[in-house]
Amino acid sequence: MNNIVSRVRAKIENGQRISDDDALQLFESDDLFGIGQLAADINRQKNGDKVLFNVNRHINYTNVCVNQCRFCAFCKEGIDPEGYTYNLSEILERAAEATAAGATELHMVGGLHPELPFEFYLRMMATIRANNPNLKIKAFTAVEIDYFSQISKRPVEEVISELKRLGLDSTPGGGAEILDAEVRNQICPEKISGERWLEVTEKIHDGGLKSNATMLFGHVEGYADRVDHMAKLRALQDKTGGFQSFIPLAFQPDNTRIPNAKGPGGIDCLKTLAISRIYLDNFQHIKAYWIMLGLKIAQVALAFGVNDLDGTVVEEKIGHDAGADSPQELAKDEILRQIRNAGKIPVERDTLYQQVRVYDDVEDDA
Ligand code: V47
Repeated sequence: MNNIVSRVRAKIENGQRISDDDALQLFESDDLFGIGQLAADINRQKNGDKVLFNVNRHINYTNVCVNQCRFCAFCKEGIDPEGYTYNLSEILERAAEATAAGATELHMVGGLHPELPFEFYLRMMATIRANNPNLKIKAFTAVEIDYFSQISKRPVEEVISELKRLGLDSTPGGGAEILDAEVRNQICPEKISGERWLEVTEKIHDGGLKSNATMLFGHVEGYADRVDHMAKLRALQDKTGGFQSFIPLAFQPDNTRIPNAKGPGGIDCLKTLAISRIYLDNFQHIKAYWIMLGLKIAQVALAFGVNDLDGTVVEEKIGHDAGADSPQELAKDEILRQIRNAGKIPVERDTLYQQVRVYDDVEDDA
């Protein structure tokens, strides 16, 4: 049994966890279909034929950021004329639109603004919650939570409990990038370390909130860095069980400051999604974020171990400022069509992965 896919399959069928070296060999293998089939089999055992999505709206409340990560085309310095910050009524207007459109989730992240006080975010949370009691709020990456702790001079635990008390339901998985220090030094030297990202995320989980985990891939990192990244996430998940989904983010190179990086090709995207399904045995959900992957690869990913297509999104700036050629918004009907055409059953979920509605019948779409 020389083929790495057969060896990994045998391990998994024997109830063994695959090693970092196994994962590295999968990355180095050209057997895309073998890897994809194994990932699809594992996913079918875990999640059947159901593919999840949600009706959500992104709000990127500011692009002004004290960190100037080199992979990021969204961030602007305070003096830049392209810098913007939504005021509270602009944020509430978007939240009201989301509620009116039947969204169940707001996804809110932004830059680390040099002047906004922590109280701004507390007020934002409280007023969104008061005006949209049925909307779940997924907001603030571990990087932002750490920053709020710095600017408020309050411990991270207190920042989390205050935000939670006022309405925060979960946190998104951004800011993880690649956790390795050398890679971080090249792509985001000002950002908190990978260790700190893991530490803050552990506190988020300990504080009673679920989060996601992302991995930005296809820039300067090697396969070993991706495996190391996933190994750290798998270890933390063993400890806390607080991650809901893993989201590999395909790097978009336009307007960034990573010389010669072109972003991953379609094969690399599919392989990475599939290997994450195989390696991350303690993650229930692997998400194909169609904004970064493009809709066609995201749909094909449903045959490569993925069980979550993210949401309707509506307004997206981080990927599109960096050249993403996906649409900004997908109507719910279009998401249903994509999932059905992949031979799967669409299931609308909420932020906490509670089932909202199963679309197991075409007649049922009204
Ligand atoms: O942390 C920034 C990434 C992330 C680029 O948790 C880029 O449900 C590609 O985390 N090319 C923010 N990616 C987005 C994010 C996210 C998205 C969807 C769902 C969830 C979730 C989380 O976007 C950043 C960074 O890793 N990013 N610049 C770029 N040029």
